[in-house]
Amino acid sequence: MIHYSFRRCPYAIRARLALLQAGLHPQLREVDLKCKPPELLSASSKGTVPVMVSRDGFVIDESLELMRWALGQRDPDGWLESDGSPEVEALLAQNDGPFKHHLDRFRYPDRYDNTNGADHREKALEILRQWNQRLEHYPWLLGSRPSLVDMALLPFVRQFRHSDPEGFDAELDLQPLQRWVQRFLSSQALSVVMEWPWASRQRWNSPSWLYHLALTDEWQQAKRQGSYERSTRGRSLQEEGFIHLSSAHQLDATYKRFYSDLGQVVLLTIDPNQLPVNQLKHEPIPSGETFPHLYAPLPLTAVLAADRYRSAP
Ligand SMILES: N[C@@H](CCC(=O)N[C@@H](CS)C(=O)NCC(=O)O)C(=O)O
Repeated sequence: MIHYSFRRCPYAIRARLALLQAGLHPQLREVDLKCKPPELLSASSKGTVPVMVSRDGFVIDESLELMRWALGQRDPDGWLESDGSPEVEALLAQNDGPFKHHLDRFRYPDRYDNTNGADHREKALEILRQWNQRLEHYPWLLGSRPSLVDMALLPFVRQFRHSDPEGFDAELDLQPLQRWVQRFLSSQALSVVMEWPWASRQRWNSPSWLYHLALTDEWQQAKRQGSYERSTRGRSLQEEGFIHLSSAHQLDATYKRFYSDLGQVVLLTIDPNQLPVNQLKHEPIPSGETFPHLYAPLPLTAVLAADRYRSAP
């Protein structure tokens, strides 16, 4: 099973919590939402995470469905017991609808026209006060044990708190809810699903793309000039005759061989379909391994992303 995820996404976190609880461990592909791999988009054209693709091609691309599917396989603590009740449906709808709406506008007011973040924070707090009432007598939303609805909502409340931790902790009428959040924040499950192998700080590199490691100043210069003409560290395209590229599985070894002593290296992610026609060749080097070589300047239009390279975990 393949699992497309994004470390900080609350929808993805809720899905990972359910997968962990169910004892399922699909293979992670961390997605950069600004540069979505073709494999994700061909599995689910809406391009959101999380997405799970089973070995026989069965796709789940909605986080709540994924939670239910995972817990349907194995649900050791009965998280699904009240699932489907009007109470659960109402809480999920309130979270994924109005709470998420106000959360986004509180966190990123600049992304929305005529938005006052403080108003949206207040609207979100009104919803949290309703949830707080439920938590006055029991530690979890439906009683003494956690359930699907706690795990589905908590990643979003965590994000709300994260935007202004002091402000959140200072809301004196929300103490039961604050304890609920703290219990989640200090849980082992959350720390497990936020780290490797459940989550990664480095995106998965698609084998459909090609890669080149560049020195920061040489990449800056290329952006000013309009094309990139370095071949490898210390050599130009003119000197070498071609630009050294790597396929996804070769990238880390290339980094370790030539660049790991440098503080920062830029990873260029390249769409091979946008390279000059017939200028890309896959050629063996003396060790016998085949590498992609570009016999032309690299056009900036072929560069899908340029970000700091982080070595594999
Ligand atoms: N209804 C979807 C929503 C998932 C969603 O919107 N995820 C965000 C990341 S937190 C996303 O993938 N956004 C796409 C984008 O930013 O391009 C679900 O529950 O899985």
